Amino acid sequence: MDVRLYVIPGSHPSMTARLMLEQKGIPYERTDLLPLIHKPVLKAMRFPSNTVPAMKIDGRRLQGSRRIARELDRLRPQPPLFPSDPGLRLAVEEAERFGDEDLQSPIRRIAWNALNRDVSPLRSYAEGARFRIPLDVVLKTARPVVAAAFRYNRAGDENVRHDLAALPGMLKRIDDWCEEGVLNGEQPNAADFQIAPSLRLAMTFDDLGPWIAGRPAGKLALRVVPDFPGHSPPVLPPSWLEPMREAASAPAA
Ligand SMILES: N[C@@H](CCC(=O)N[C@@H](CS)C(=O)NCC(=O)O)C(=O)O
Repeated sequence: MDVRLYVIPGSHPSMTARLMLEQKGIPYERTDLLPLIHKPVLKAMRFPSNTVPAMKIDGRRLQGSRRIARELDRLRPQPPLFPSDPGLRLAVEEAERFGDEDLQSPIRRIAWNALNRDVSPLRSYAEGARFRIPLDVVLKTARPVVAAAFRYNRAGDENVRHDLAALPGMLKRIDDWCEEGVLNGEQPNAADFQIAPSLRLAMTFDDLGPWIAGRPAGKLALRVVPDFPGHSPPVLPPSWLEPMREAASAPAA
């Protein structure tokens, strides 16, 4: 099997695809793309959309972390990414959908909002990446690239405050899935690989890390993604984190 994976370093769904390939033991080549420059590159390679992860498998093009999960299971059934029990499979698919459709974008917006306030942590997110252009040159153009990513991801303050208000509920949902055995079971499944990288990216931000570490969601993240590049010191207005504080001090239901 000839597999090449196109990623943006620090991209959480890109990490999902990397981890699933590793879990399957499928050897692959990786191409690291820069945000913004990824668009013409993917287009030139005739990928139908702009997003990473993007994968070429024996010349076929595939995008979308959930589609990639299913294709990997089809090509290499062991170890499976989905449970064989139909009821549990439905629950895992729902958690995976939530990770892709509900969790991924808020975490992406929070990350770009924070980096737009302070671009200096960007170098840490490129740790281990291999670009065609020297990293120092890349980082010199970081400011306008981050500003553009901030805009096209709609990472403005209003959206991000809304995302932060929704985060405690999402973390509770993930904790519950961990306790029910839908997530963080003996062998990681497609939902674990979908959700854990989003949590792990969030945990690179000191504004968010303390609210996630130590709870079931945080334990899942650290187990499934022991290494995730990047570290950002606190940068968000402290009042924006009030929903996290409130949720932490509320008595358990
Ligand atoms: N939800 C999809 C899309 C992933 C996605 O939006 N990836 C971001 C990087 S984290 C991206 O490619 N952004 C660039 C763009 O939208 O042009 C998936 O899981 O594959």
